[in-house]
Amino acid sequence: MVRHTATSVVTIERYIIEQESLHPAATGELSGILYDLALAAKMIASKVRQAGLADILGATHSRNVQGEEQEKLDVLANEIIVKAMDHSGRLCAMASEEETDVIPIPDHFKRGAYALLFDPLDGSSNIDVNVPVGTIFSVLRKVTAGSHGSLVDMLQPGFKQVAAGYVIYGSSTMLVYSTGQGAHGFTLDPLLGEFLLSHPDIRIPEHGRYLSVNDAYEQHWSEPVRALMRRYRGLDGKREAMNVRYVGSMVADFHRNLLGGGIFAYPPNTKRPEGKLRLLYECNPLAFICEQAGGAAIDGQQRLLEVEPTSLHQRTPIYVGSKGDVDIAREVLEHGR
Ligand code: AFP
Repeated sequence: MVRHTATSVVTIERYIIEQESLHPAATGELSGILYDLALAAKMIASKVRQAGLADILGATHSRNVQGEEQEKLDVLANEIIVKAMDHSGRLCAMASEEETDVIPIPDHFKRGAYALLFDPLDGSSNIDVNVPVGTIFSVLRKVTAGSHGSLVDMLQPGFKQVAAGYVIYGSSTMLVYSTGQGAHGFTLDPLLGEFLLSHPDIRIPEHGRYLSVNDAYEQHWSEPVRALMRRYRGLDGKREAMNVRYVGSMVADFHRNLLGGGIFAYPPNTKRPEGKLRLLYECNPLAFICEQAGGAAIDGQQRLLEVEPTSLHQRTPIYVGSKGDVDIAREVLEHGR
């Protein structure tokens, strides 16, 4: 925890500048992307906070009192991010959970050296019941020639991410990001309207207390996955039982485990052989943050950040969290015990 005094605080802007100054060759472009994302996060946070008040819930095609079409919050969050990022001259293209294809940067804006992938509002089915939701993002360096980005720029393995992060809209709004030098957390001060450094250099405990998995799928899991979950629950007598916590918002489950230790798992099941969660803009960013905090992430067979992506909205199984607990997953899934 960082203690701020009444006259001295560390804003996210100051922190990003300080981190950038550690790299003499840095152009400031990546820092600019992170500021713009922090602004988009504040705009989304304000909409999420009003969700119970404003009439913006429900179907995408519902109408407000002026008879104008209203948007669902995840569609709105998508638009907020696109519009906060498209004109900055720092991106070559974007991709979003909400959009089928790569989102080009309009011709009348300058283009830059990075590609941005994001899930604007993960866990959005939880909004109606006031459960935390999140935004997840991943930044990659452009690898193709020419100024316009393409699918090829998006289809890079997770270890190539130059920055990744998430925002959790919970009891407070927090932004956690990494540029490859540790994972750092900032809490939004609603009075100042600024993200303040609250969790520098987050370290996830080696073994955790919490198991986050939807065990309603147990009947559809393979035998090794069932054996793994029995291990985590202490049912095979080989370890102490973990506590189960499953919110159904990946960011919220991940965030709790990052701070308190534990593992989030979305294994494959017979109904979803590839799992449910998306590799490029959900799993890779969280895996990157987790590794930066001393944790680990696998897809069941290999390090998640080394999976070679083949399509934009590809799904993957995931086991992410405390290193010791992910090691158990690796072992039990490989040997079935
Ligand atoms: P929604 O965005 O449809 O609410 O899905 C949330 C999510 O992508 C992720 O945040 C959860 O961890 C996971 O799906 C929950 O899925 P199950 O309901 O299948 O457990």
